[in-house]
Amino acid sequence: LQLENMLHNAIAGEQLVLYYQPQVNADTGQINAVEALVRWEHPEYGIISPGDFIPIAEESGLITEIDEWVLRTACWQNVQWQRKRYEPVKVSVNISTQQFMQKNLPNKIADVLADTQMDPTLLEIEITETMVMQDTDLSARQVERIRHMGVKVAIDDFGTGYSSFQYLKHFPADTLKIDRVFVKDVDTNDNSRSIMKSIINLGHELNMRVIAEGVETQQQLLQLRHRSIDDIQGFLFHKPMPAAHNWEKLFRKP
Ligand code: G
Ligand code: G
Ligand code: MN
Ligand code: NA
Repeated sequence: LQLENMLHNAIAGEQLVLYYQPQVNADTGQINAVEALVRWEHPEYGIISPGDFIPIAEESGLITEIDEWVLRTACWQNVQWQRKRYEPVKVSVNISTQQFMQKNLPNKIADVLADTQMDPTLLEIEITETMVMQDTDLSARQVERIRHMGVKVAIDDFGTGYSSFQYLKHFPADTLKIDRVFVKDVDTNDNSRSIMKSIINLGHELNMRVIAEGVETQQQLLQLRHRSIDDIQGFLFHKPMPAAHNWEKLFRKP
């Protein structure tokens, strides 16, 4: 409960910040997108990771406020970057189960897009297959409504939930993000390599962009490239960085 109060103050007191981690083209290293990752900069305790406070926020219902703030801030930042005439990159935003299941989510997204004057095609919403499996019909309708606005949808942490290929039939998602458990030993484990190859092919057959998460070594990169991965997100290229970072050096000018 004390944490809950602290978190409430964090939202009100502007202690939440967004970091951005680039997703780069696996062949050229060029930035295609950034994933927005929230951090809590506590005045006494320092930086608190979302893994530690998102579960509390979900229990208390504060997650709705946080997710909305994240969405709005990420869109606002993207528009600022566009105004500096950087090469357009997508911004990818994580969404909690609670938020995803709310019927008015598409309306909320539409409001934020209108308020910030964000280009819908530069926004991507990340959902997990665990979320989808809770209610596949509602999920499919939500995804359809979100994509109808031009907003992209990514399936995050792919391969770690109770995966079912069944739902993919109804899910015209744009992006498949392969979880880092498969990336971790892709250079040393034959099974991981086979699974990786199958997931990449599956994504491509379903016309999705396929990203590997958590790429840390050159060997992993080579294996992924060899299997025609599209994009890479991981410490090998870039760590998550605050908006105050010198992005000008990273983004190309058209
Ligand atoms: O950045 P880090 O590895 O600490 O993130 C840990 C987890 O928190 C990840 O699973 C990530 O998806 C989640 N997360 C990060 N930012 C957000 C956010 O803005 N909203 C939600 N709902 N989850 C987030
Ligand atoms: O669950 P989700 O994919 O949203 O989580 C993204 C998290 O993964 C971020 O918090 C980010 O810090 C973390 N991450 C990104 N790249 C790497 C990496 O190369 N190695 C590890 N261990 N974690 C990473
Ligand atoms: Mn994510
Ligand atoms: Na993930």
